[in-house]
Amino acid sequence: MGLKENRREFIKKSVLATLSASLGTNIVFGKLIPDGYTPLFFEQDDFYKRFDKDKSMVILNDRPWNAEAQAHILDDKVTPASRMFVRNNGLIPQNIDANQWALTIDGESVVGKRTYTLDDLKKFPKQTYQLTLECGGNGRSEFDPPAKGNQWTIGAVSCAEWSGVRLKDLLDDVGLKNDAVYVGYYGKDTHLSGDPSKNPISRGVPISKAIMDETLVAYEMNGEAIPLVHGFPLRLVAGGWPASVSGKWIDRLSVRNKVHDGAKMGGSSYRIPCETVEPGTKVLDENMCIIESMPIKSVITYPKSGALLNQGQSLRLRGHAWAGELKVKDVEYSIDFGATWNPCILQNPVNRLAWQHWNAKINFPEKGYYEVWARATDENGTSQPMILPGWNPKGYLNNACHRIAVKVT
Ligand SMILES: Nc1nc2c(c(=O)[nH]1)N[C@H]1C(S)=C(S)[C@@H](COP(=O)(O)O)O[C@H]1N2
Ligand SMILES: [Mo]
Repeated sequence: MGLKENRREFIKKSVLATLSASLGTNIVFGKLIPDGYTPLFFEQDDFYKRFDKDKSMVILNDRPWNAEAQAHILDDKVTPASRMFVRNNGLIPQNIDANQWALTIDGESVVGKRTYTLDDLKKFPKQTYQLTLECGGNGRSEFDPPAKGNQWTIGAVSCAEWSGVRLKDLLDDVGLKNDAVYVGYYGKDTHLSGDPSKNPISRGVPISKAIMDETLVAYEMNGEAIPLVHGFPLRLVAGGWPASVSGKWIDRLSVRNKVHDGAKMGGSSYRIPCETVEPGTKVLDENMCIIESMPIKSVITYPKSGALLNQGQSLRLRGHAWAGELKVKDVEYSIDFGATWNPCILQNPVNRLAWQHWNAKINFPEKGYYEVWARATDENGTSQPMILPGWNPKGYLNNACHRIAVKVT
């Protein structure tokens, strides 16, 4: 055996030992596992067990972890952690000690920088809001020509209940100069390259959004400490905007005297052409604009697509609708591919920036295959497009009508 083979054997043995240790048992025939093959146990169970996720979550990427919900598992009014999509740009921070965690607020536009421990933050009034977080790239998979990036379908959206301190209260405590324009976040996740001087992502919001009542520096989600994968122990939460502005694992907020220039603020990241373009167009950076409030959208969460009904049986359709900073005014459904629309019953949001629940009772005229489409309209009268909205290079903001298949027999 040559030196190279020897070394490979050695590596394989130590990998096997590690695998067996985390399995808690010996891998019989482990020596025979082909090079580069991952035993099923690790492939299937790692994500779900490690992050306590529902088995119906769909993994899009494992380095970094990215996974989305399916429409029918978003049926809860408040999204449980197990059904919340995961969007990571880098690697999750390891060995977090919440007792040692500190948040520093600095930047050109603070009167003086200050650092807060979690206990310090918990002394400020505690606020709780349900906040809709949708990835800017949700729905990307439908664009043509296709856009690079995670091929999200409809499940990169959540509405959990977040608690923490108002960012505004912290900014008041720190004291801002008159030239403050933007608040940028820095998180403790690491860049995929491993380079500690690089941030995987460092975005933020303009001051006007930062000082809204609902913009939180959150330490709880659904009444518990924030799950690791969603930003433990501290997260910026700015509902209604692309979720990329809601920084996870934050240890620093920088109050800037210009638009924040952190990672993924420039180029085509979370930006769309300022004017609509033909599909496939190359757009210059200077003609790209930062995405702010997310567009009107809805999802059908019951029934699951493919539902079977008996003739004469009515269907109680339901779901959620949201419109970024705006309120949803109407939701309608169609069973004839959008030729005619009927109203749904729509509830008011629990608070601003929370998604709204809707339902409708549907009767089908005869046996056969149907599609049920839902379409929401915001308070300004803008409705979801039936098929696809305007193309953009990175495939953001697909707010097309969601639809499900129903068969009546
Ligand atoms: N530190 C940090 N914050 C982050 C990200 C990240 O990779 N690192 N991803 C952003 C993006 S693009 C989205 S869509 C949301 C996803 O939040 P979730 O994983 O809790 O659903 O977190 C945002 N905040
Ligand atoms: Mo995102």
